[in-house]
Amino acid sequence: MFFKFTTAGESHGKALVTIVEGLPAGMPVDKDAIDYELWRRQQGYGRGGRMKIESDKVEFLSGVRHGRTIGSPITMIIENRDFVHWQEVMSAEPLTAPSVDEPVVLENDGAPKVRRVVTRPRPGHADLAGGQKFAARDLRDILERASARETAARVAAGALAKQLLAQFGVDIKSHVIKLGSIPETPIEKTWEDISAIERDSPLACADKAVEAEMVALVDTAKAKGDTLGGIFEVVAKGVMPGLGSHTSWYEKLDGRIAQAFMSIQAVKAVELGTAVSNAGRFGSEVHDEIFHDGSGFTRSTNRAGGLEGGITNGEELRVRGYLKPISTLRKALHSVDIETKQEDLAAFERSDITAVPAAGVIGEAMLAIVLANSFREKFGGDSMEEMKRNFDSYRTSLEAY
Ligand code: EPS
Repeated sequence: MFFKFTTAGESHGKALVTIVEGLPAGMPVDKDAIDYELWRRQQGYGRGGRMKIESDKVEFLSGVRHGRTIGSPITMIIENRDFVHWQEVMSAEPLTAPSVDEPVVLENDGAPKVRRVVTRPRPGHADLAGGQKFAARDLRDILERASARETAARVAAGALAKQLLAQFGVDIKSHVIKLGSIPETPIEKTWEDISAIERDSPLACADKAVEAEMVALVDTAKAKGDTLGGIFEVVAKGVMPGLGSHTSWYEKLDGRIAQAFMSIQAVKAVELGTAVSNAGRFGSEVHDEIFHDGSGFTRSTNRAGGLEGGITNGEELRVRGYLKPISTLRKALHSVDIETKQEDLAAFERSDITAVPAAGVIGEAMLAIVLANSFREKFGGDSMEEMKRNFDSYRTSLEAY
């Protein structure tokens, strides 16, 4: 990995932390633009009460000086404002009574308090499998880290990746193309249509009439105590041909993108271009024919989503993420208490009805991170100037091809 990042932090812990390595020195850093991406991730009709508590912003601890990168690891923290309500539950101090089924006395103030122990795993969440794997008798040990709260830290890393890509003319956007059953087939929109989505749009959908139906569906799900999934599409514009490689399985950019998208909480399938419908068509109806307009190669269609042989082909990169419905339901599903082994309903605290628009913002971040890594791999350079020289030289050779 050339552009590396790691995140740390629990959903109701003190803060989320992101460490980003591999950016060249001298890259301008726009903190407001990072905070804007974090704000975007918090939006969307159908988010739960937690988003009214949080107001995500980064604070730099290292790696940025006077508005520019200096080549060293960049540390960003995002405060969890909800932590004030969870200080005892999430305390790092040892407990005086470790039994999971008794109220416990916490060492810091000595007062008896009930630990918010979770013993009824939610179907679809990491609770049970994680509990078995890590021998956790309190499933909070699992759910705190499995929570999609972690994605705020990814979006911060992705915002830095976007700022690197912007230096090379690459822009990334997303939109919601299906929410639950609406519409029947995912909507297809141009870059211009997606760019025209207003920042306060309820569901980041480029079709207002469809979006109104989606909003009504969220209301129905909410009334029933249920949840919804859907499909988002991320589009990267301005990516030149030649990122990734056909030469080995681990070099293939489509494989790397799929892994990055599948790692987003609740994403269960990834599609490049219109791959799902392509699978049911003749080859003559699918492959994007090649033309030349005198100055360069062109295509009149982009069903491949901008990748052939695991290499970018100069068309827009189009990646879709399929989200399962959120697995915390107010109308709780059947489960079993891990202590008593008695049948019971799954735990419910507070959750979202749906988070598909937020997942689109996270998808943008993950695509930006994968592309930033490919840019660093291909163009190298310790400073921004050196990287740009290498990039310009490649552009020149492409023009001559
Ligand atoms: C989540 C449950 C909810 C969501 C959370 C993801 O949190 P809470 O239990 O605090 O209400 O709001 O998402 C975020 C906090 C976030 O920032 O996206 C879960 O169980 O995955």
